[in-house]
Amino acid sequence: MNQRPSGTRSVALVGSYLSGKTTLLESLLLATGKIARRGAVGDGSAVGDSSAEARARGMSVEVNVATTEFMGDTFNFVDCPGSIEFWQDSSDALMGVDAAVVVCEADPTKAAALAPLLKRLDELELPRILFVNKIDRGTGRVRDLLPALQAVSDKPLALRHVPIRDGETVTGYVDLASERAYVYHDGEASERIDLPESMNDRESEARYELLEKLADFDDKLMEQLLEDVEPPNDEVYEQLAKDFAEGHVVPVLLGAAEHDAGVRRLLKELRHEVPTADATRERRGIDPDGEVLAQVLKTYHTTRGGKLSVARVWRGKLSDGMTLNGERVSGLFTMVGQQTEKRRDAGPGDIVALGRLEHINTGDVLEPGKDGTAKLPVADIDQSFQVAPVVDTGLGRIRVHHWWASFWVRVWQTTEARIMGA
Ligand SMILES: Nc1nc2c(ncn2[C@@H]2O[C@H](COP(=O)(O)OP(=O)(O)OP(=O)(O)O)[C@@H](O)[C@H]2O)c(=O)[nH]1
Ligand SMILES: [Mg+2]
Repeated sequence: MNQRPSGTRSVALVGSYLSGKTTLLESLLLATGKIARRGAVGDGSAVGDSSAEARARGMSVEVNVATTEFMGDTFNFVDCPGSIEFWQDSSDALMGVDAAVVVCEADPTKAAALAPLLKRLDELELPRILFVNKIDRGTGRVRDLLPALQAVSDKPLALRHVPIRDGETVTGYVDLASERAYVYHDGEASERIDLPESMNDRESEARYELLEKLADFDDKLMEQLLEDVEPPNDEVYEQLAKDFAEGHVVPVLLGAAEHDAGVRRLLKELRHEVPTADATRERRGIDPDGEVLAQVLKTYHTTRGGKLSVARVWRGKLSDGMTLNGERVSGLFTMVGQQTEKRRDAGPGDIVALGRLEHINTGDVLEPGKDGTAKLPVADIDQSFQVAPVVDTGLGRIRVHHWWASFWVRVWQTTEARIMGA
């Protein structure tokens, strides 16, 4: 059996507006012991939405990074805002992660809105998991959601869980790889139960569909299916991990971030399946040998700490006090939302904040003895999504943002009103 990937991994939380990404981050930090109590997005006490502007607007307004540990591995979670105005911020940050969790709701009518995001993940060749959140609401059926999501995903979706319902309430799930059933417990780990008899048919049907998807990428599994041989569970796990890491399939998991339901399962999945920092570096075509190399994913201007450049280290050891692109790093930090924890150095795969690099911008590649003009061999930000020059229409001054030519947002300069169209 292949060894599971290990070491520091970075995962973006992306998805539609208000689908629950920041709530999921909070739950991930609670489950990994980084925070002792859960904050709420509603009152601005969540790690991801603690800036004054996010509190005032009741939504995420920029990317936030939080680093935590889970079973010996470090995870950098990058919570991206869902609202279209902040797409550029999210798109910049996606350059520095190893995988993405796409958070959505069990509402087929909202699936189409994910199309541009999935396209961007394809461009960056980022493996992704779909996390169907708010399953506690019981509205919308996963069975109806999947075709709607598949219609906007070029990659096949592989349903990993089926919900267990009591009337309209989802009380737990069956994991189709292990064929184990679990019941959710609010704020705690799910408890394993016997597979309910009423679920037998649904489980067999959904498991077969999952195996069929995986068999498209594995001849041995295909033979087993054709000969009606039940593949051993560890082979199914191994194939799932391989297909995810290579970007062949998109696993679909269920949960309710607000109730910590399905969150530990998601963490385990990430620990076992997110490719290593070395694998991402190779995919980006970056030479593993050479001096330290980092890339700025996000820039903050803080009132207390001054300018902070959040960077992904691609190779080498980055230390506090080092000179990069002709500027001295004054302070090196791990981030937990707006909180910073001082550290001495950082290595490949780490996402850290660098203090007072006054002339460095988001996207810049950092190297010792360089002037900042180096470029990484990575996909460019889609140039069709940009802020166009301000246009005076005679009725007022407008800025036009294009979004893959299918959506636009106009921001009226005088009133800051926003209009969106397709
Ligand atoms: N019922 C239910 N509500 C949830 C769940 N997760 C999040 N919510 C609610 O959904 C709303 C949006 O949650 P956020 O975490 O701010 O969503 P978001 O995706 O970060 O939003 P943006 O970053 O602004 O796009 C809040 O009112 C949450 O309380 C869940 O599992 N169940
Ligand atoms: Mg958010």
